[in-house]
Amino acid sequence: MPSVSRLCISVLALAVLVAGCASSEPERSGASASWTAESVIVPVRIADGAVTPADARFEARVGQPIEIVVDSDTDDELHVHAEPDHTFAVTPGTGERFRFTVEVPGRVEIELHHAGHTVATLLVRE
Ligand SMILES: [Cu+2]
Repeated sequence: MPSVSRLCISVLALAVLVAGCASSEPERSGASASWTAESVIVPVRIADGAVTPADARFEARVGQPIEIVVDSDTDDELHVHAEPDHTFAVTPGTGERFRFTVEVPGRVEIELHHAGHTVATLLVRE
């Protein structure tokens, strides 16, 4: 009698283990596919010496593409304070796109160095 009940418990434990593995795997891959597909868009406008936005907040995930889209009437330099950092040369024009990813979680400031202006801060999560 004791041997039968021990067998029951081990079969039950095995069933739970198998069920746990099967249910957790498709969930994990589905979640990662949904957020890596889309990029975070940061629109920036420089016109007549005025810059918008002013320190706007954006949320992103590590490895998620981030695109800065710039409309500008002047030259400037975008500086992304990530680790490693990124520098992009802004030239007059509309719809200039600068794409990058952030690999270290934390706060990442995006500055325009000539205007001396922080346009956005990215909150990057793991
Ligand atoms: Cu800077």
